[in-house]
Amino acid sequence: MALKNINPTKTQAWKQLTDHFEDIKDTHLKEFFSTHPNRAEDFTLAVDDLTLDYSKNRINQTTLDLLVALANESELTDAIEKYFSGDIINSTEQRAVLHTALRDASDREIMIDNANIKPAIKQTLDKMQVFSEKVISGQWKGYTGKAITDIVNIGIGGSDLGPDMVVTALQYYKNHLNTHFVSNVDGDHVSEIIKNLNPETTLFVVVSKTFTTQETLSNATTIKEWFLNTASEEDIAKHFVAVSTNLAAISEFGIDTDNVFPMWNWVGGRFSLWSAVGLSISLSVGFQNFKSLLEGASEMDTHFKNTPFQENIPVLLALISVWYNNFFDCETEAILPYSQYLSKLPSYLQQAIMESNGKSVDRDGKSINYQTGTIIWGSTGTNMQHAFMQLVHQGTKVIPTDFIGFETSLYGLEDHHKKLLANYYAQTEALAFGKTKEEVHLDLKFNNQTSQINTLLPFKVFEGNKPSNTITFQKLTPKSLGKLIAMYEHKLFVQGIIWNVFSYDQFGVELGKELAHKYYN
Ligand code: G6Q
Repeated sequence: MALKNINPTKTQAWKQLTDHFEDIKDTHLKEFFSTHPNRAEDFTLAVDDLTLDYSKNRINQTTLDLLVALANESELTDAIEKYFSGDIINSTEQRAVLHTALRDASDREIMIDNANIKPAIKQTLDKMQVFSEKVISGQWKGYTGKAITDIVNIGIGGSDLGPDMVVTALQYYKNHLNTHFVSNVDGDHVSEIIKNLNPETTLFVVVSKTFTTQETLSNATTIKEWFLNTASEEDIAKHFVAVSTNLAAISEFGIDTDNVFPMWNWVGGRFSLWSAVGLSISLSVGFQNFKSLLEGASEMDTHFKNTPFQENIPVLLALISVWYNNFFDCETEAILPYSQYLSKLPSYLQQAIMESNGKSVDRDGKSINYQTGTIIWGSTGTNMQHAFMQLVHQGTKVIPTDFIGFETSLYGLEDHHKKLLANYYAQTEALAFGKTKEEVHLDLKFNNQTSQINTLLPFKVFEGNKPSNTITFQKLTPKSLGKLIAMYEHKLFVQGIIWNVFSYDQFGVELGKELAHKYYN
């Protein structure tokens, strides 16, 4: 069954939120805290190794109640049910959206076209395991009998960003294989990658759901030609594998059909890292770590499916984001991980969120007259504190932020980690509470700058009242990473439901492609 068509602005809750916004739009976070003594505790959720502190948001209990009412009027429960059970919720492409099935290790059957899809998922995972273990152990040999040393993932968009982000994030868990990613049709990208590679010891993973993508096919063809400078056609089977739904095109390209890992139409590209698209992850960190990644995501799925909205982490994050987007008119959100390992998370989430909810037509095909998808950007702390955070602290815009951190470091450099976390918490406090004129005055006086008080004071004041979520995991592991990614997948799902858009198509990327073909020919 398709998703319902409910205009959020016509709901009772939306009208109440509009009135409520007028009541609290100028309330400072300081006041929210002073009038609600247990606020930090009341507005913190802990689920296993994950804690979400959402107390530094410009909301009170009434806001939350009304936002939950909005979710109810948008029939979110019904939508979640349809999402997990394989209903055709990607209506414009007539597809189910079942990336959650890829990490569901239970015996629950999930039916597509009257067939249970779980056995095919299991079979593919088994194939990934066997293959990864052969390559990692050196049992899989290249055409001159040498073990593989380098993996090159050739793909773009959803067939690149997820694996690249995860391999970077899990670098600590990485084995001896060097992993590279080629995506851009810019020939300098592929040239830079191949210049240091040895064809005898390199394995190429061509990832393309459709196997028609210009960038991927161009890069794969260039690489194949480079490979054939030293090797012969029959050696391709030892060095090229593919992840795709398009068997015919793979054969035509010359890849052995035994070397094909299947994908399915019910997995969207930007949600596909859990499928065989994650093969480079499994090769880089081993299949057991890949499995832990899936387990983490599955735990988040269970939490999301079964938890009342008031205590449901992805639901709360989505609702708070709707509050800023549609009532405060905030246009952007910053993702700020305090872990260098997560340096690629902001660009990964840019695709997931902006490609999904950057829509201006509702589920009835009508133009929308309210704001939808948020603009996502960000970078890692503490680096960004020395860069763009000036604007977030003292600029004219309100930019909701997600701070993501880990209680423990991986290598155990205690002092570094203490400093990292000190900065992590300090930023959220500075954003929320700022620094008053009186405080600046005192500061300048203590620092013997009394003569400069009049000239410097206004520039040193921080108004505060800048919202943030603090999302803290115990440790960066494959499992916690899986949870984190799934948390954002569900957040964007909830937002799509509320905004009444179809989150799982991406027609907006087509026109540019068509015109590029015209220019190329
Ligand atoms: C993601 C998009 C898009 C897609 C790429 C690559 O949701 O659909 O980013 O992943 O265009 O497509 P192929 O995997 O088909 O090459």
